[in-house]
Amino acid sequence: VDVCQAPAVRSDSAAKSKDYLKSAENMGFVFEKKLRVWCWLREAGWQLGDIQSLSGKHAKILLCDGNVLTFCVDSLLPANPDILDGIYDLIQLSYLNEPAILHSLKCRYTADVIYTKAGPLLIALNPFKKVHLYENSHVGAYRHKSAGDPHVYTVADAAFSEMMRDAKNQSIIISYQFDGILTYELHDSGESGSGKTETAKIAMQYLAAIWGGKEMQNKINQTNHILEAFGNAKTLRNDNSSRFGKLVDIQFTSSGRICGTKIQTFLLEKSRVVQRPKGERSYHIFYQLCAGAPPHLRDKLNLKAASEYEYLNQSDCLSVSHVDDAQMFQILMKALNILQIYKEDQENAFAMLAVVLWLGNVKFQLMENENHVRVVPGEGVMSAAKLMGCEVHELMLALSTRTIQAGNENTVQKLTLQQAIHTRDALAKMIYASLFDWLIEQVNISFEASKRSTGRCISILDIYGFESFHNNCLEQFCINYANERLQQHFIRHLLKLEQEEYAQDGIDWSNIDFMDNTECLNLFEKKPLGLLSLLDEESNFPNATDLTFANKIHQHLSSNPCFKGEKDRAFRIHHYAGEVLYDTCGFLEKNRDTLYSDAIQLMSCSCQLLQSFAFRLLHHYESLSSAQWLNGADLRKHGVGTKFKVQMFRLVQRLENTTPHFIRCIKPNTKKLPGMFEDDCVMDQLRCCVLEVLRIFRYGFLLEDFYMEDPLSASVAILRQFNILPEMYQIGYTKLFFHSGQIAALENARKNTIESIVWVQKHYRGRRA
Ligand code: AOV
Ligand code: MG
Repeated sequence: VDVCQAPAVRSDSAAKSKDYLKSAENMGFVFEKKLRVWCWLREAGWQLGDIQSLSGKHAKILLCDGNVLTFCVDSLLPANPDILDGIYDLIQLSYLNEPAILHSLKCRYTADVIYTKAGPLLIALNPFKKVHLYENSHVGAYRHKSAGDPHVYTVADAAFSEMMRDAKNQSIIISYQFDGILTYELHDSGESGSGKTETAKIAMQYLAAIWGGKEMQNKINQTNHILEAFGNAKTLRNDNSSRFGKLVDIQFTSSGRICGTKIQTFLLEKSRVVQRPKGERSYHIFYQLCAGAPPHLRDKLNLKAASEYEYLNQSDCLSVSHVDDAQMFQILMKALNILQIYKEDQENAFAMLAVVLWLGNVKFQLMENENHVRVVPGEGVMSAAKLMGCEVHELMLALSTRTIQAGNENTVQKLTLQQAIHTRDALAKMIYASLFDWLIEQVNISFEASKRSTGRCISILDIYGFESFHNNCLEQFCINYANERLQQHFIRHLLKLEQEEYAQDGIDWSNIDFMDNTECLNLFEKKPLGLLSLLDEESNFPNATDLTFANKIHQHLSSNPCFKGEKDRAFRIHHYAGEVLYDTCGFLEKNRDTLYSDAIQLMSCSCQLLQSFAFRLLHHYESLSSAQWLNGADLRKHGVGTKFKVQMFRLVQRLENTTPHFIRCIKPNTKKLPGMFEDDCVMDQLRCCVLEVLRIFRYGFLLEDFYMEDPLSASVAILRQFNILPEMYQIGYTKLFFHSGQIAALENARKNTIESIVWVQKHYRGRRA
């Protein structure tokens, strides 16, 4: 016989997960004639078929395409009854094997149904096209609970109801499972455009539409235009990639009306302002301003086309297909007006953007026979100084020299070309990052919660996803650390606590293993021998270099299983989603985030907005360091990494005080195309937790719809009626727990019953007529 082979193994973790699912699913399963099964064909992947005949270990299968092939029964997986095709909650599947899960999601996706539940989790597949799921009629239907299919709206609605019912804050945590780089082809991929930001917007829009009132709704919807203009950029993977994390609190009154919102942001990628990979853009706002500023503003800022600015033209990418930057600028202006940001403030903010752009055009010239530079007097430095409100020579000085304090003496050191470029770029980044923070503050002021606020809120978290590029720097290091932290929160709530609940309910339950990432978090957070502590320590050594840092971590951390030292400056971290190779090049400098005293001094003698930025920066630094300000370049002990860790701790602490609702965004293909569902791509994203969540939650079958005296006894009576054997379920103190396959049996019974009822009704009506 020509027996078809079992699936080819793609990699360790894929195989592990497959085996795990398979053995669990096939355990005790008896293949019989006529059964629907999944068979693996090398060229076509998993195919549905019916068993025609069985002989020993072999089965003849009639495939959907009419072919009949022979398979070894060990390579077959049971398929679910067709009534479960495209079921809205994956835990209702009788068989939770990979092809079954993919089949269900695919059935839905091809019908433009992008949301599916996986127990307590909402899975959102990116449609990469406009889907008609967000019309007013949908909002109304979900509000009145007449629409039953899973949706972001259901999650938002549940969050609202639980907030009101339990008087407890809620959170909607939107995350993305990185395409497991261990198991999937290594492409320069990562955060990727899985749909987190869109999903966050949809949740906000729903809450605003129902509990916001016209004006509030309008304001909330407009904030996204502002956040995206200043915080998003075109990357190779997403034309509208968020380069910051955000937590948006929607605040409510006691009667459940929205009375304010508050936005908190995390770690803006400011290096993008001065540098980025080819084919990517800086922040949208720069291109929007260049394309859309009205004539009087162009004159005032001496604005040129984007192609004239070094900071913009360096990456060979000035436009985004299907996006009209000039039009986006009009949309942004409208948003700023609706949020009542003063015209004067708006123009000052635009001036700061022009300062950044003109700084990029500042040129340096090496002095003859010296290795230091002077600033070339030209349009760049003149325009920047004018817009900053300082003297040209002051700016030239600040960019080409550095004041060093030794004892009571100040000495002036002239800068080398590299130092000068570095200083210029640092100033540009500092101005942009300050502008971003200032803007968020203005938005928050415009929303300040009214006195009627109860302090109750729904927080929506949209944070950058995992990143792994060819070259991974401190930015990826921090972003991936943030994802580890949030993954721990996810694991705790969906895997650890639930299993504890089973134990409490007296269920005889053998724990399902899941990938715990505590070890990886320790690698980052442990004191004094963790990555972040060691990074700070090394950043504070005057003679340390990226190489000495790499040596130090190799020396101290090699015993952690999640860490692997590599050649020279490199090291590898085994993240929950896969391995990432980091290059420590630039780690120390970026971590120090040096605040050059000359630049701060200059800002504090410039225009009002820059003065306020300087004040804020100093205030912030002083609170971190008791050192005198203007005392040399580096003022603090804690670097960017540690500050980010503190932010993450606070974030998780806040989330811990809320009831969480999780949404997992999934990219159905890596090509950003509509209608394309790539099995491997999706499966890789379902690994690491979604599968474990399914396995843990499918057992818990909550009978909360029974409002009667003794719902458990009543339910057990129903099960007896339908001949469900006692060994196929367990009775907990408060819930019934089913073995796999039983829910499908009940589902079938229900279908048959309903069909009989429909038949009887039809028949009866016909007779009456
Ligand atoms: P992300 O937030 O997860 O990426 P986005 O929310 O920016 O991903 O989504 C990327 C793109 O996918 C969007 O610009 C849309 O074109 C499309 N998209 C996503 N969700 C939907 C939807 N529900 N309906 C229609 N189109 C959608 V990053 O910020 O780069 O990780 O960190
Ligand atoms: Mg995003």
